[in-house]
Amino acid sequence: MVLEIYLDPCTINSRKVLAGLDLMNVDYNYHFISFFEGKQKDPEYVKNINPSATVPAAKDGDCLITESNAILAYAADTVNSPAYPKDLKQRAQVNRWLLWEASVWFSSCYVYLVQEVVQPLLGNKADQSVIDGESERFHKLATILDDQLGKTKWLAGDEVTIADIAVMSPAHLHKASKLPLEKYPNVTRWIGQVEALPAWQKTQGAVEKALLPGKPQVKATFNYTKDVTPKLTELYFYEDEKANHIHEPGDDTQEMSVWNGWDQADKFSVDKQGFAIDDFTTDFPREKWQDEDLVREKFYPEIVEFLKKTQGAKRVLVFDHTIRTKGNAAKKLTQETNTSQRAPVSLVHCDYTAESGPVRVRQLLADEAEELLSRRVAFFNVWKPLNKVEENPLAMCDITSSPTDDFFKLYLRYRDRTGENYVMRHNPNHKWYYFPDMTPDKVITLKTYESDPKRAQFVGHSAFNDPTSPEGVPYRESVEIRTIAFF
Ligand SMILES: N[C@@H](CCC(=O)N[C@@H](CS)C(=O)NCC(=O)O)C(=O)O
Repeated sequence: MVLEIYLDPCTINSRKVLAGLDLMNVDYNYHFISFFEGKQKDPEYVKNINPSATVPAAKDGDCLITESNAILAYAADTVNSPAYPKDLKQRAQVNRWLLWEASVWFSSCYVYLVQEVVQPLLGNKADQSVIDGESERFHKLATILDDQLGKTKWLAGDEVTIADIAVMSPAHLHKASKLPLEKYPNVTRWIGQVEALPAWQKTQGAVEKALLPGKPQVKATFNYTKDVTPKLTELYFYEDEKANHIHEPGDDTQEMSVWNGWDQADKFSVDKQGFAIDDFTTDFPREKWQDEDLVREKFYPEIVEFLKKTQGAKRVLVFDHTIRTKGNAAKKLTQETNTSQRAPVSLVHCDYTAESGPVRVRQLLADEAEELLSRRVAFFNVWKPLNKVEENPLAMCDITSSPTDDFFKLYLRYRDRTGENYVMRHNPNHKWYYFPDMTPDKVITLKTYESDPKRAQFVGHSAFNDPTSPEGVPYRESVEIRTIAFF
């Protein structure tokens, strides 16, 4: 009979089972139970496989086994593996470590994994007080482990056993989890031994893929702005003598890493990172984007519906759109006329400020404005490629890496009024994302103003020159729709 196993290879206890079965050459049939999708909670799974609603679980005929260490012990006996010795005293040593792992070691290591790996993955910061609270217990346990490994090569003697696999598993991302193991030379040596086992190495990839954010895709230059307070930062959109003495934005060019967002595409949210990427298909004809009236008549309502659905907005007002195409490439940022046709903006900015958001609501909806502003209001830009984006993509600065302090005002001087944007001062902690080769069937939603300070409020963004873009690829063409959502 072949063992049926039910697990997700990225979880500690699942990985333990996979590595252990491989170490012992045990055959199995693998059933993927997606941990991040919560499939371990499916009523069928809970009823028929694991009443604890956890992974892993195993089945051999009518024999159901939960608990990762029990699965390893059972599997070992089915093949008489030396990794679970028959000698009673040796076996007692293995059992001792299996139980130690499940009762205390797992939960201690888990605190570090959650804080240092899982929280950042969710866009949160590690809570140092939680880590500090665990530190004393962790060091007590690491000392016990280190003492043992000072006496024996492997945990239960001279040979590797399932105890080594079990105890190593909670520490499997020890570097990323920042487990404080520097003071434990025997543990460090033993970790190296386990990590050299082919059975261990084969099971590492799935864990890293799911839990460690990818490496940055490219390094590229971004135009930040120097804060020269008390002098203002300004841009003039008309000829004026005053424009000769201003501080213009974009004078601080910095090389930044940009991460490929596709790996985590479904984890981004406008309320956390300040942007999200979604599927979006439209029947709007490709050749009609220059027809502004048609865009307003036919395409705006699609955006209204999309934002009502994705953001739960009660009402959405689309107030303008901008087409960025090859024909507009030569146009200056400060061109006074024709606001719907422009070139991509290579300045790190956010379209609204804490003040200019409400001002815009009052300009557009005079009579209703006060009533609408008494509830939640958010501005969203919906950015849609018109062709595959092979050059000059849009990058977003994850709001969890850009405190509000990093933004300051850029005054936009028009003949009849002054507008406000935010520009950003450089901060090496900024985390930039983009979606290489994005196609027209997707849109990025950017949060450019939010009245609720508990949610992400202003997302810095910029077009950038991707140094990995092949020569001669088509010029990027895109449309962005600017909207206000009322809740
Ligand atoms: N003691 C159990 C623990 C199993 C367990 O807690 N598994 C985690 C993944 S490592 C799980 O499935 N948690 C379910 C959940 O968080 O919903 C074992 O060793 O198998």
